[in-house]
Amino acid sequence: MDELVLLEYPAPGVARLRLNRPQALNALNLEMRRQLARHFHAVAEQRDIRVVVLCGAGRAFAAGADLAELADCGSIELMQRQVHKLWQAIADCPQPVIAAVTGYALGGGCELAMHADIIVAAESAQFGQPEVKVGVMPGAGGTQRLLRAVGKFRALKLLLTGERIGAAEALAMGLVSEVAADEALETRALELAMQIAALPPLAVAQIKEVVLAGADAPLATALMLERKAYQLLFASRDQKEGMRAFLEKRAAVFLGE
Ligand code: CO8
Repeated sequence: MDELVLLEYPAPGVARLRLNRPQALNALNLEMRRQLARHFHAVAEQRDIRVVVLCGAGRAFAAGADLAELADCGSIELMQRQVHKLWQAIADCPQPVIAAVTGYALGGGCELAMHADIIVAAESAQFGQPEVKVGVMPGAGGTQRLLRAVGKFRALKLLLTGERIGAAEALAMGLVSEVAADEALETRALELAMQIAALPPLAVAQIKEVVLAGADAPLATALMLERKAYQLLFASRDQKEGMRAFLEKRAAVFLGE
């Protein structure tokens, strides 16, 4: 079977998952999503992996769901595929996920990028939710994650027109974290990954979990989640090491314990 998702280890503590169907602009077919989910499940179990970078190959991050596979699909078949479980594997990844987006991130491709925690876009990247143009709507979180990222009026403009936007506009509206020159994209994403991979992983994981869970909870509940996680981290060796190293004016050595 073709490897539609390649697993690479570009630096200590960093796993890179590369969508590998460039001839179809990395259109996400079912097998590709199964492979993605398998990789994310595996990575979640690996304590030595601290950060995941998700990137494309060729001239796209991903141009959406595979339309050839969907064109004749019926509702019941779609329901029985339970594809949401495959996406959930990505959403549940405890380690930070950095999407490095080059070229097209459209439809399911944009939704995939929005599963990440940080999005670095190449100057040439283009984002959009063009599902409406083919008679459907986003089905992998596009209506909800986009709304939460950029607000109602910008989300609905993108969703209702299906129009594409460039990296600068995506940055201005808060859909991406930063923009890098095309040729520097992967290096920059890796730099960020290495920076985070060197930090205490328990603190990193708690920050991710609390931000994501808290974003959809009432403020008082979210603040309580934050307080509990903050207090919990004082049980870690890395907290003792981090604070002592600061006071002793030396570099901390974090063990993830
Ligand atoms: N599905 C299948 N094949 C695709 C897709 C796609 N989404 N996008 C591109 N391809 C294929 C083309 O068919 C073509 O194949 P071939 O060479 O065999 O003809 C090859 O990739 C190159 O594409 P183009 O020749 O079209 O390249 P262009 O540079 O002319 O155009 C575009 C690039 C603008 C990206 C154009 O390909 C395009 O508009 N693609 C479709 C974009 C789209 O509508 N995406 C949304 C799909 S719907 C969706 O994502 C629903 C999500 C719901 C849940 C999520 C599930 C994953």
